[in-house]
Amino acid sequence: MLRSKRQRISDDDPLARAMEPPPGETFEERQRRLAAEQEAKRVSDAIDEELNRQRISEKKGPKAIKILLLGQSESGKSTTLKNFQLMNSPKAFRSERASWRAVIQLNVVQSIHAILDLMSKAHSSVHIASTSSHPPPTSSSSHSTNRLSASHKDYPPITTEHLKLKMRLGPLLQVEAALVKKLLPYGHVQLSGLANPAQSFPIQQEISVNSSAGWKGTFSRLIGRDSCDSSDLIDWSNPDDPGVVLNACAEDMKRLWADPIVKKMMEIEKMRPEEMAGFFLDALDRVTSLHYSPTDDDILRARLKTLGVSEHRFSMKTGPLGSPMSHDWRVFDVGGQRSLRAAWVPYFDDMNAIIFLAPISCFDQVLQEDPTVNRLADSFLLWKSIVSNPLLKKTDLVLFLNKCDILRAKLASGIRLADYIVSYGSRPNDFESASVYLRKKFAVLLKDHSPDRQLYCHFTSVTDTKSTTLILENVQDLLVRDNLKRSALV
Ligand SMILES: Nc1nc2c(ncn2[C@@H]2O[C@H](COP(=O)(O)OP(=O)(O)OP(=O)(O)O)[C@@H](O)[C@H]2O)c(=O)[nH]1
Ligand SMILES: [Mg+2]
Repeated sequence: MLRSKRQRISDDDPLARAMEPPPGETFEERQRRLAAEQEAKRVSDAIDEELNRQRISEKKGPKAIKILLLGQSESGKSTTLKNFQLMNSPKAFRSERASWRAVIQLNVVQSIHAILDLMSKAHSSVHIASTSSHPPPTSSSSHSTNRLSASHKDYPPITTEHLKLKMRLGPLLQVEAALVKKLLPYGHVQLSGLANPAQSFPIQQEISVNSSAGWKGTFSRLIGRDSCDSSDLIDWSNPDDPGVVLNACAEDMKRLWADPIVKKMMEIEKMRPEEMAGFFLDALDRVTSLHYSPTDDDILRARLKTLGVSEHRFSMKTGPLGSPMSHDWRVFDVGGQRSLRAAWVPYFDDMNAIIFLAPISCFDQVLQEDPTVNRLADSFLLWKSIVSNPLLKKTDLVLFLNKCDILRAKLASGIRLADYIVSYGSRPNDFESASVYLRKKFAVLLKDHSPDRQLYCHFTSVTDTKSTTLILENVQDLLVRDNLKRSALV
């Protein structure tokens, strides 16, 4: 009787039904399920404990100084957050090396994947051109759609050597698939990609993270350990470690990257992997070595798209003028893709400052999510909407004109700013003139839409930790002073 009643409850109750063990579960499956449930509970308890600790410390101390990082996707928000982490909690930052190693491996494989896609496309277009009078298809991989591309494409023919190279690099695509597949079950990552009917490889996918803590735990599981305290924890002897395949394919990857025909194809496609997010092909010897452990610089260059909001908390003991006060800081990082921007608004009314990142090197690129929109134009519009937002009237705005290193290299390579921004006219095509001109454009928008505000602006390359540390210290000083002024203590 009791049994049948319980049975009925479980039949009626969708929650109870969902919690029931799968029918026909074997002993080993049960053991695995119970272990997974135990691990999930351990993580959940640890999160509750941390939240409690934070709640208590919030009640005790003065109000934290809050900074929100804003800007379009790939503008450098998460990289700026990494700089904050490196400055203020270097131990914790370095403890995540093992997790970043996996991301960097994925970045390497995806750069190679993009080049192989291009090779396939060139091969099929030459093939189609030789068998038909129709023009070759013009679709392109996710790496090349974010560039304004050439209308006429006359690819050099690839040889059987290229096809063999492509075949030998096949295992890398399995490594990519394995990394992606292992990430998915934990629900902290999403994939995005553009379908490309012309390519014979799987669709290029970009990994995104939902929360900073979650994915790092995921990667620690990936490397086969329960915790990921440092690169010492990497199981170097694991034959399934992706590093083994990367190491075995290293020479072929270098051959592909140095190949003159491949270089020509990339030139035609205006594909410049060295300016792309997560570029490590110039460091293949190092990153594919069997005992590779990422440096701080590597971690700053690693690319992982942000989906949700992640928060970094830290305390700083000294304020300006040697003030003995201790301040709690919170830095919020958000996803910059267009579809994710609505999630920024709930954070607007409670921030001391916004660091707005505008990557000024991207004047010749279009948005990945909307190839009809120029990236620089998007940054201008976004800046305009931020400076004129009434919710942000009292928020300090700090503008980082970012990716200056790439802008410098791009202009030096002969790409002309005036070809994309007509109003630039006949001014010299050098970094000094271009950066001052672009700064003025952002300043005018601020003056027109928020005339009472002062412009705090820095030219940055946030992958350079040394210069970024100085700039962030400057920003922190500014905000502490401002905070003290507002509390009428100065
Ligand atoms: N060379 C160079 N690369 C940069 C610079 N700033 C960021 N990057 C790289 O650009 C890529 C994108 O940077 P992220 O910090 O992930 O961009 P994001 O703004 O967080 O992007 P979303 O998470 O998509 O909103 C990363 O691979 C960074 O290493 C820079 O100043 N110079
Ligand atoms: Mg990000």
